[in-house]
Amino acid sequence: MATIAPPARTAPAVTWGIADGIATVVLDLKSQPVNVISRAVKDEFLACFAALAGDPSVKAVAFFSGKAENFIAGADIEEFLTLSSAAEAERLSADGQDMLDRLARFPKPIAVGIHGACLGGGFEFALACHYRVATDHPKTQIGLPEVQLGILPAAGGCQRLPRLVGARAALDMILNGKTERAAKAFRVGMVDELVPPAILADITLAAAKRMASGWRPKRKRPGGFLGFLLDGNPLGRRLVYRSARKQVLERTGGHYPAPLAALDAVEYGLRHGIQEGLKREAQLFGQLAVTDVSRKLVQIFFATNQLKKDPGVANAPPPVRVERLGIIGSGFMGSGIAGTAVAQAEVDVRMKDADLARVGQGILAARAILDDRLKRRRITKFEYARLVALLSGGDTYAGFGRAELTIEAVFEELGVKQQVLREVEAALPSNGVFASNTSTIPITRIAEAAHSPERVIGMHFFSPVAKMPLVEVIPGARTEPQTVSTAVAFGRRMGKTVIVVKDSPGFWVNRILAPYPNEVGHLLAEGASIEDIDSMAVRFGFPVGPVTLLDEVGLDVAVKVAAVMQEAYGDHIVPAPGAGVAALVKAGRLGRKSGRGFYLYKGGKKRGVDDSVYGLLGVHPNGGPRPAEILQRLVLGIVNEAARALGEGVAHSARDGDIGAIFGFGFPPFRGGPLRYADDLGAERMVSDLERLAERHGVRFAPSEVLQEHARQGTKFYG
Ligand code: 3H9
Repeated sequence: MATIAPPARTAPAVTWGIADGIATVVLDLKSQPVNVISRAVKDEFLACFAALAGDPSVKAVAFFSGKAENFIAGADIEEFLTLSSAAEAERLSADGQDMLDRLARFPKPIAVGIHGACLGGGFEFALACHYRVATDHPKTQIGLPEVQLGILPAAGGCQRLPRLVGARAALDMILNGKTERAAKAFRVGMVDELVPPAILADITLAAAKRMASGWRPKRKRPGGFLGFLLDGNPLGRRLVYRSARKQVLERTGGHYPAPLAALDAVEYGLRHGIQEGLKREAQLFGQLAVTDVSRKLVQIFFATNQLKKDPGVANAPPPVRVERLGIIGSGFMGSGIAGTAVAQAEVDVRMKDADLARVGQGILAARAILDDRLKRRRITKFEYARLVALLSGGDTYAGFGRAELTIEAVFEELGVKQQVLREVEAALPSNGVFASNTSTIPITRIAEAAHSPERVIGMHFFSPVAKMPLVEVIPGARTEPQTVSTAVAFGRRMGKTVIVVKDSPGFWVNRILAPYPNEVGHLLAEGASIEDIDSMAVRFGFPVGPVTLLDEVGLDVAVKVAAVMQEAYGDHIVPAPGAGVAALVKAGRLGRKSGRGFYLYKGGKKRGVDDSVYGLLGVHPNGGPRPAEILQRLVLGIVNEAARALGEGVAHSARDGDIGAIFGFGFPPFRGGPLRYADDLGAERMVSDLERLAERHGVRFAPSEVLQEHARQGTKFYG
C-alpha cells in the first residue's frame, strides 16, 4: 500500500504534502468526531487549492479524509441554526457552490478516495472532483440526505448528479434523501471505482497519476437505452419530472416543500444550463433553510444525536456487552426482534417457543428480514450466510445460560409473562438481563415474579420491529442502573432511537396516543364518517388516520389496550357510549389481519370503508362535527395527554417526549412533536381551546395542570 506523503505545510483542518508530482490533501477536523464543511473549512480549502494551483511541481491532486470511519458528513448543520434570513442562507449556498466550482475547474485533475459516510455537501465535494474511488466497506455510505433536513443539495448537487447519472437516478436519490452503499453507488455511476479499504490510497493515487499524464475517465451514457429515451431528451425528461412530482406529492401530502424545490432546481438546471441552475439552487436553499419545516427537522436531527449519547440513567455503570440474545416467543414481535438484532447488532440469537414448529416459523420470519436486506443488496451473499447462521432456536431454554440479555415477546398477559420469567430466570447467567416487550403491563408487576428484580426491565418495541425506529426502555421500581444502560445500549446497537420512560400504564407512546383512537367512538357517535375522521388526520400530517390505525393494530388488541388505558386514566380516556369496537370484534372483524375491520382488505390492500360497520356500532353518519373540530379533538387530545404525562415524569424531557411521538406513532415530524406544537400555538390558546371542548364534550378535554401552568406563567416546554 502506498504511503500518503507526510504533510509539508499544515493548517488546522486541511493539510497537504507533495510527492512525485501528486499533492495529497487530507481533511481532518481534529476536534470533531466527523468531518463537516463549515465556513472556516471552506476558507482553508480555498487557500490550499490556491497554493496547489500556483505550484508548478503539482500535476494532480489526491484527496482523502483523515478520519478512520468517515469521509465528510456534509455541510455543517450547526451553521444553519445561525441563519437569520433567506438572503444569508442563499449566500451560504452560493459560497459553497463557488468553492466547488473552483474545484471542478481546477487546472489540475483531482481524484478523491472515499471511505465512510460521504453525505450531502461531502458528496457534492466528491462530485466536483474529477475521479471518485470508494471502498466497498459497509461504513461507506454515499448520498444526498438534505431533504430530510427540509433543504436541498445546494452546493451543486442538484446540477452535477443528474449530469453524471441521469435525471431519473439523480431524482431518486435527491427527492428521497437517499443514502446508498458504495456498491450501489458504483453500479449507478456515482463513483468510478470500488475497492477494498486496504488499497484505497494506492488506487486513488494511481488515478491521480494517470490523470496527470493526460488520461481522462470515459463514462457511459447513464441508464442505457431507457436512459437515452427518458433522460437524454427534453420530452422524456418531462415525463420523468411529472412522475417524480406525483410521487413526491403522494408521499409528502404537500407538507414538505424541499423535495419539490429540489425537483425545480434539477429541472431548471437541465433546461437552462449549470450556471443558471446553481443560482436557482442557491435561491431555493435560501428560502427553505429559514422555513419552520426545516428548523423542525434540524431540531429532530440534533435531538436524535443527543439521544445516541444519553445513557438514560444517571451514574450508570457501563453496559454489559451483549453477544448472545435470548428471545422467548417466536411470533410476529419475537421474530421481528430476533431478525433485527441479527441484522443490526450481529449477535447470536437463540429463540424459544412452546414447540419446535412455532420456533421454526419464528426463525423463518426472522430470516425474512435478512432475505429482504439481501434482495435490496444492503448485505452481500457472504454477509447473509454469516448472519443466518447466527439464528437458532428450540423448545427448551438450552443456550439461554450464555445470553447476557433475554427479551420475552409472549402473550400480553401478566400471568403468562410472570410464568415465563420464573422459568427462564433459573437458566440465565448471574448477570443476565430479562427484558419484557410489553406495551401496557407495568414492569414492576412483572418483576414481582423474579428472584432478581434488579435485572428485569421493559423494552417496548414497535411493530414492525425491523422498520420502526423507536424503543422505549422502562425500568421497574427495583431495576438497577446497569440493567438500564445495558438495555439502552443494546436498543441502540439494534439501530433504534431509545428513550427511557417511567413505568406507568401505556408508558409514554401508548399513553399519549390513547386519546387519538379513543376519540373515534365519540366522533362516530356524533355522526362523523370514517373517511372524514381519517382524512382530517392525514391532512394534518399523520401517516394514517385513527380508524386505519385501529385496523392496523388489530381491533382485538385495541380493545384490550383501551381497557387498560381507560381503567388507568378514567377521566381523560373516557369510552364513547354504545357498543364500541368490541361489537366489531364480536362480529369477527379484527382489522387488516382478518381482512375486515372498519375497512375491507383484499390481497393485503385496503379496499374502502365497509358501510355495514355503522350498523354494528349503532351509529349513523350524518355529517357530524365540522372537519376543523374533528381535527382539533384528535390533535389536542394527544397534546393534552403528552403535557400531563410529561408533568408526571413519564418522559425525561420534552425532547424525549417529542422524539417518542414522532418515531413511535408518526406525529408529523414537520410539526416537531406534540410539545413543540403546543409551544408554537401557545399554552394560552391550547388551554382556551381545550376548555371550550371540555364544556361541550366533557371532562376528557379538561386542560392538564401543566398546560395551565405554562399558560399562567407564559412559559414553554422548550426554554
Ligand atoms: C448539507 O450538506 C447541505 C449542502 O447540500 C449545502 C449547504 C449549502 N453537521 O450521528 P453521529 C455531528 S446538509 C454538523 O453520532 P454516527 C453530530 O451532531 C448535511 N454536525 O455519528 C454528532 O455531534 P455530537 C447533510 C454533524 O457515526 C457527531 O457529529 N448531511 C453533521 O452515528 C457524531 O454524529 C447529513 O444530513 C453535520 N453535517 O453517524 C448527514 N453530521 O457528537 C448527517 C454529524 O456533538 N450526519 N454531525 O452530538 C449523519 O447522518 C451521521 O452523523 C453520520 C455519522 C452518518 C455522518
